[in-house]
Amino acid sequence: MPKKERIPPHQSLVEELQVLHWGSVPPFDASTWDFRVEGLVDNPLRLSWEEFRQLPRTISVSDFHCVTGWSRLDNRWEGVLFKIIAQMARPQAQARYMTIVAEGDYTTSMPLEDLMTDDVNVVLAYRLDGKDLEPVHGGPLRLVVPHKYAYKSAKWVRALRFTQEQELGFWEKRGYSDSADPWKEERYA
Ligand SMILES: Nc1nc2c(c(=O)[nH]1)N[C@H]1C(S)=C(S)[C@@H](COP(=O)(O)O)O[C@H]1N2
Ligand SMILES: [Mo]
Repeated sequence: MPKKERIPPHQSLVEELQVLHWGSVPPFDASTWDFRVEGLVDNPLRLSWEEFRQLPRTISVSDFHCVTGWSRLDNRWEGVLFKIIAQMARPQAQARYMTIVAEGDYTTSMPLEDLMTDDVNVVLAYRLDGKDLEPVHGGPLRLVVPHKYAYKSAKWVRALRFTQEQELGFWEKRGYSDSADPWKEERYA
């Protein structure tokens, strides 16, 4: 697809990801860091950094759209497909939403269909463009949800929680759209 057609309405192209987040960049210690999957799952998980790095990895190239108006195309994310984590954790029948819990009380949430869709790859990424993900961009681990405004792509992810009812996220509680579709320009609630 030509580049122009890949830019959602009222977005401008940037060459590099802009650094944007609430709060400060959290410290990372590989010996104490863990990744948890909890809530409505048959097999709750707790993985160390070393264990996480042994999961099957994928490279997924996708575009990234911030609600403040910038987009960066062709980000080469490397990490673990969300679907693999879901297969391991085995969500229960009543699980319908997922809350992503990041360092420093940042959360976001989505219906599971948005994360399991075959149209895009939702990835838990630890590398970008051939390099380890920089701490300012969410290193060691961030979520990437290419078909939503970037506040759904939480940086510094530590846990995923499967729920029956949706737990509204940090920006979604503060007036930003929960559906957050950049092609429909769903910026505000
Ligand atoms: N933990 C956390 N993740 C976050 C945010 C945040 O404030 N905290 N901001 C989001 C927003 S609004 C954007 S645009 C992207 C920015 O990612 P970048 O700094 O890697 O470009 O991170 C998203 N993920
Ligand atoms: Mo953003």
